[in-house]
Amino acid sequence: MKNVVIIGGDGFCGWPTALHLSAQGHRVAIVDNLSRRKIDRELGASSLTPIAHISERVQAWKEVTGNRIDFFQIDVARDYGALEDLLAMLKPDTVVHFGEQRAAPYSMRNVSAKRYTVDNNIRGTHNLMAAIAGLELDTHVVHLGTMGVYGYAGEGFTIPEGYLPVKVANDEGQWSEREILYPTNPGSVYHMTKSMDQLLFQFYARNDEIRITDLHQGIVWGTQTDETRLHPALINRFDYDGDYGTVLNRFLMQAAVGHPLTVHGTGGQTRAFIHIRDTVRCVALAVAHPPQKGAPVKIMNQVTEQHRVRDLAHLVADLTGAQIAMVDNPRKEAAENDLVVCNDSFLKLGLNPTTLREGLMAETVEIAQKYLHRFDVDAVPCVSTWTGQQKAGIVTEEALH
Ligand code: NAD
Ligand code: USQ
Repeated sequence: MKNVVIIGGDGFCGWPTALHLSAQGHRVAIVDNLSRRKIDRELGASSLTPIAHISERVQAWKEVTGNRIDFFQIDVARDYGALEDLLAMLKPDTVVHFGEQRAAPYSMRNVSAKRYTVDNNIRGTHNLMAAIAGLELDTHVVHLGTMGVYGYAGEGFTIPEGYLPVKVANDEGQWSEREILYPTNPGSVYHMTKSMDQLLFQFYARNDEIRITDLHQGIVWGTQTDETRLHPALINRFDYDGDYGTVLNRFLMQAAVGHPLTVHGTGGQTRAFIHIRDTVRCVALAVAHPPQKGAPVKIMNQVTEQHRVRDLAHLVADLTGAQIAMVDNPRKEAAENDLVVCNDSFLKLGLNPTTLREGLMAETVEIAQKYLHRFDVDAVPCVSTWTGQQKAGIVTEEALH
């Protein structure tokens, strides 16, 4: 049993992970500033599923399982003192760090959103590193990174797990081998912050011997896990709006309401995917297998399969009879790319991947249908663009605090 702090534990990935780790017998505390709920209000777009207040969520978990989850409302980017005090008090074995602004379109929305994303994500990660180092804690940090740090240039080879072996010649022409961080090629301000996080981790792992695992996760789909199903107040988020909705969940939602599936451009973008059930299992495996003290950052690719966007649209259309609409791509990204990703580390740790199955897609469509009355068609269009005229003044850092 470990003492685990989950930063961002009120979010889409963090909440089901908190429940899963608690169900496994770990002592879990959630730290969250509830900014994601505030962004919902700013955007006028909310989760399709009704999300209970965080105090109702933890109360329901106590009622159903008898397990206690503590909640601390702390902004890890802006309230360093509260973060440091909490870590000093709890001395956690593990901190799982989900607490960042995670939508690429939102991060490209306007200047204010770009600045907020960088300030929030980089400060938060660095505050966590500095606090653990300053308090001299032997805490293992498990961070949720992203496949997007590698970029999607379609190199035609398997993307390794974080590091690239290179040969370098010295001035005398003698060659030696070393491993470098895979050169990053982020496609949005959000993805750029994840690339910058990697350098913070590399430094603190070497300088302060902090044990760090960085999980380069693919696009998460689905909504429910074994634990979130146990009580209506435990239900997980389901984002379908143009900023926060991820592509497969958007397609499944669109199919449920009879909206055409919005394929960007040719739909030739190939991406890595993982079901939310496997997200929680992977994080549990990472928590159970910390790297040695003094070891380099352990980087694992948290993905189970790769798909091309238009193939996903056809799969969903075949399953549901939905129409497909090819729309102008609001993003600046390669129109077509190939992607093959190594995920050996999790397979070796015993992950049995949940792959895209009709049953699981149908389950997500069913949930979408159940909450149809909460659907807002105005939330569907992707209005955040990578270049050109940007959405004015919706988001300000001040508005979020
Ligand atoms: P989310 O927005 O639903 O959850 C993030 C949570 O962190 C929210 O509850 C938010 O309130 C909190 N938070 C943000 N900034 C904070 C701060 N400064 N202090 C305290 N709490 C803060 O996002 P998610 O989908 O659960 O993603 C979690 C993590 O996983 C992110 O770091 C994201 O980059 C990564 N990830 C997500 C996906 C995906 O498809 N959802 C894929 C790959 C990686
Ligand atoms: N897309 C469509 N139609 C849509 C929405 C998206 O064709 O209606 C396309 C996008 O143009 C893009 C692809 O689908 O090519 C994926 O978009 P997405 O919104 O599902 O995923 P992305 O923006 O990359 O971000 C999500 C999460 C982010 C995480 C990332 C993992 O929001 O937190 O880091 O997935 S990864 O993509 O592997 O980097």
